[in-house]
Parts: sequence; structure tokens; C-alpha cells
Amino acid sequence: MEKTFIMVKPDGVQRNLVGDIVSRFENKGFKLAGAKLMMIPTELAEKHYGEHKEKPFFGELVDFITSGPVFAMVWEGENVIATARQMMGKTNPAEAMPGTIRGDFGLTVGKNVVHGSDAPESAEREIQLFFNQEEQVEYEKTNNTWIY
Ligand code: DAT
Ligand code: MG
Repeated sequence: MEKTFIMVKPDGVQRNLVGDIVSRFENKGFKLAGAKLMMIPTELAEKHYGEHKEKPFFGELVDFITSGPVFAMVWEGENVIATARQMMGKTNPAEAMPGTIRGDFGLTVGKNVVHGSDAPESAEREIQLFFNQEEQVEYEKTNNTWIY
């Protein structure tokens, strides 16, 4: 089953949005496969956002994501990578549809509440960056037959 890396960013943690965001993915039918509250070391932040190294906002982005605790998660389910991106809404909350996480909770691109992997390759890379094997929990959910 497909897995993705989702993270409530420091603004989302400070604004008490962890529970709401977890609920959205639970209610949708996805399975939580790992979760932890953590401070991101600068080196990990630079690796995680490596694709944006040359962008003018890279420094700000790394400063922001390391500015307070994040809630890092692995979610599992059919088509979870693309569906989670849809549930998050567009990168710029000003353009994100109401009903999406960023559309409901954000105003500016610099503080857009949530991260989610954008493709199978980045999902695998990001899960491995943030979670070791013991932190990824394999189990069956008894309500699976009512979702699939
Ligand atoms: P996403 O988080 O939707 O995958 P991205 O990978 O293009 O978006 O960018 C990573 C993060 O960088 C994004 O969540 C917020 C920040 N960012 C993107 N574009 C920005 C910009 N033009 N100015 C400031 N921050 C930006
Ligand atoms: Mg991205």
C-alpha cells in the first residue's frame, strides 16, 4: 500500500492544528503508520528541502521549518500521495480552495501549515529521512473492509 510523508509545520503546531489535521486524514480512511513531535536539525531541514537550495526563499524556509517543533507523520492508503496533496490545497494558501488544509488555515506561502510529499520518489526519500524502521508501525485496521 502507498505511503506518504506528512508534516504539520511549526506554525500549525503553535496554532493547535495538529489534532484537526490528523483527524482529516483519519476520517478520510487513511492509516497512520508513524508519528512524532520533533525539532528538525538544520542539516535535516536542508536535506529535506534540497530541491529548493537555489531558490531565493531557501534560507527563510530552513529558518522557519527549524523554528519550533513539527509533527511528522507517515500515512498509508490507496493513492495517499496525490490525495493528501489535494487535501492540503495549493502551496500558496491564498490560492488554496476552502475545505483544504491550507485553504482553511493559511494566509501566506511562507506559513502554509503543512507539508506533504509530491510524488512516490519524494515520499520514499522523505519517509526515510525522518523515520527509522522501528518508528514505522505495521498493523491491520479492523475497519479496512468498510473503506476498501
Ligand atoms: P509544497 O510545500 O506545496 O510542496 P514547494 O515544494 O514548491 O511547495 O515549496 C516548499 C515550501 O517552500 C512551501 O511549502 C512554502 C515555501 N515556498 C514555496 N514557494 C515560495 C515562495 N515563492 N516564497 C516563499 N516561500 C515559498
Ligand atoms: Mg514540495
